[in-house]
Amino acid sequence: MIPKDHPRYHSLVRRENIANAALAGIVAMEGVGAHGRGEAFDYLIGEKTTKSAELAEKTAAALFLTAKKPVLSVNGNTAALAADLIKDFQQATGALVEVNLFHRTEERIEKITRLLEEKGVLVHKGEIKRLLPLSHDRALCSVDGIYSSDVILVPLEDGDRCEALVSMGKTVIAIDLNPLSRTAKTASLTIVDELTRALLTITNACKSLGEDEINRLACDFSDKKIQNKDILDNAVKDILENLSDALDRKVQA
Ligand code: PTJ
Repeated sequence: MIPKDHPRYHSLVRRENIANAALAGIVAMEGVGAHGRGEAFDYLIGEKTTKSAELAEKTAAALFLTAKKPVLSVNGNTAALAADLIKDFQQATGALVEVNLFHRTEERIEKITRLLEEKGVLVHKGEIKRLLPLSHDRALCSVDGIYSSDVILVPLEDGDRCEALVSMGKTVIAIDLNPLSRTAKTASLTIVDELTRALLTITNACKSLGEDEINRLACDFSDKKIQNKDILDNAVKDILENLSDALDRKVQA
């Protein structure tokens, strides 16, 4: 039991959710390692939503609201950490939610689907075929879901599928705390923020942004006034600033 007054309460709860979901067969064992890497990058970024991440999140909201077929792709870690938030996200964006796994087994697909449905999420279950240009099982997706999406949100993604989706002409929005990852560099837009903070901010932006701002953000993205490279550069600058502040504090002590 994690005491509520523990200074690292939220981080410890997320870690406990991942551990429990791994034991329940929802999170892949590899997902436990991936979570640890995310925690380390969250420390470096300051465990907060930075200004450039917020801009990326608002842009993601605008792209989802102006998309023809927006899709959220859910893996084990995403379900374990954010099942509660996905229902609101789906309502605010109108996105289709499809389960797509790197370490794919039918048993995990069923468990993750059940967990999401228990939280009130409408899970898309179209006909599954090997449709993406990939040699692993992430190639499997539904014809009228991920395959026909125009805008797709891929939290905690592997670089290969991100690249494949971009090569198919889709706008691929990644959530990845590591601004140096292949996914972060390959995506059309990367949100360098912790998954639960990012989903909540996108959902809130969908509810609060006016039509003018939605159109402006979507235009700025298509006109390349908002660019993935700048967002990643800003995330690296934020990390460098945090490290430099930590050094200054040490020198003063
Ligand atoms: O459930 P499956 O079978 O689809 O497998 C999912 C994992 C996560 C195991 C798979 O996609 C994988 O191996 O991912 P990677 O290549 O380790 O990439 C995950 C990325 O997400 C890393 O760059 C982490 O830093 C980042 N990350 C981890 N936890 C979080 C995160 N980013 C945002 N929020 C987090 N909570």
